[in-house]
Amino acid sequence: MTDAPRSEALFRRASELLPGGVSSPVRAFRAVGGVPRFIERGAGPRLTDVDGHEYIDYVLSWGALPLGHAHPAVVAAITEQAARGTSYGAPTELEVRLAAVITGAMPAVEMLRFVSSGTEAAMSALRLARAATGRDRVLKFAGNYHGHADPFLVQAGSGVATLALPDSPGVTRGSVADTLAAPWGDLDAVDALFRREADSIAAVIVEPVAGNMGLVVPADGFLAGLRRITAAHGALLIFDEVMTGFRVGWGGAQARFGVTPDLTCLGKVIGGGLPLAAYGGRRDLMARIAPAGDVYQAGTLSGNPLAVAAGLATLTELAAPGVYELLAERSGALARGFAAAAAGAGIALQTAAVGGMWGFFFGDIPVTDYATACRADTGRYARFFHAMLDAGVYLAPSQFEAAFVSTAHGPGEIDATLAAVSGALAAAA
Ligand code: KE4
Repeated sequence: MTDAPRSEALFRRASELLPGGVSSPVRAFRAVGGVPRFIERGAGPRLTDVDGHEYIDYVLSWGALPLGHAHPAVVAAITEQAARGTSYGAPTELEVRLAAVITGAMPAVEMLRFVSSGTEAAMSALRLARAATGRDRVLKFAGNYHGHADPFLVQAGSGVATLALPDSPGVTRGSVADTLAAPWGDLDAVDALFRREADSIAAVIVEPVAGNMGLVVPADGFLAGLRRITAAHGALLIFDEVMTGFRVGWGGAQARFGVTPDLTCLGKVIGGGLPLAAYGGRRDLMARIAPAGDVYQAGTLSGNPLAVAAGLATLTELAAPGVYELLAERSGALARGFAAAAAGAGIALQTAAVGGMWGFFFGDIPVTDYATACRADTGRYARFFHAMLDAGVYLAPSQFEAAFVSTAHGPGEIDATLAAVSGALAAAA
């Protein structure tokens, strides 16, 4: 285990001031044990911790950094805007420009509202869906995570899955009484719920590629089936593309899989590492949002110019030809390399890669939903995580997260990462 005295000391102090010593649960390493590394800087594909240890980073701020850390164009955009002010609480041309880029990339997003987190995006999209349909129920999927707003903390993924807190204390029975959950990928279960509850379901919300139970790619027909069923029953289909938007392709999962949702949630990449998210979709729906319409939603820092400048710079770089092919090539090489090393060691490993995200599960059961994800060997994952960390590779500190790559991850980083896998697999046996 790497010596990390300064992280240890900081973690002790942080734990007196911040619940669990962190600003978001999954960062505390509770799922893998040990001391979370306090990061001093990021540069390109790498992080350096406060003890001077350097890591090739595959967390990338949980998918927010497809260009890697401190990309010069993003730093320049932030620096230039900061000198003109960080937030005005008034409209700016920058918001118009970024909204035009996003709606141009995602035709289903005819109009959007900027907010500051994916949580805000999902909770606002749900409010809008309820207002637009006059119905109360929302159907989500076990293992999908849509932020920490009460209605979604039912069989959630990500940190909730990691902490085995399917229903967090403080979430009242009333606030989840209108939340239905089905196994991800199971159209029969969705059909059955609609047959029973059709008139009360406002929307189905789904991660079109699951990233918060680990990476699980949708089975053929699943997303199209959701579109068919929701349309047949007058419910809205909400794609939570906070993680997949501009990550699995320029047009997100909706373009990649050819399924058009009514509403879309975005975050992470569109802010380029600063707090920016959005929800958007059909113009007739978004026209209901105040002040154009009667559905209230607001935010002090929504669309602030600093975050929008970072997002614009990021999407400008991602729009260049060949970027997504490069990201897919890198994540595919990692998934294939992990699979080959595991096969060579006689270790059962499930791997997957979609665009700029990839993932793996220890176990011989193909992972198709939350139930099968939960059967993965999380103990071996934890030991593998630390062996890779000691080898200078920073993976997600939880089995129930996805891994990412950036344009800054070159062949050198991929080769160095794969060179560490066999030794880490042996150490994790
Ligand atoms: P935020 O409120 O964290 O910006 O976004 C919530 C959210 C919504 N929808 C999806 C599909 C998401 O993946 C997320 C956030 N993802 C987690 C990582 N799995 C954020 C990391 C964390 O919680 O610290």
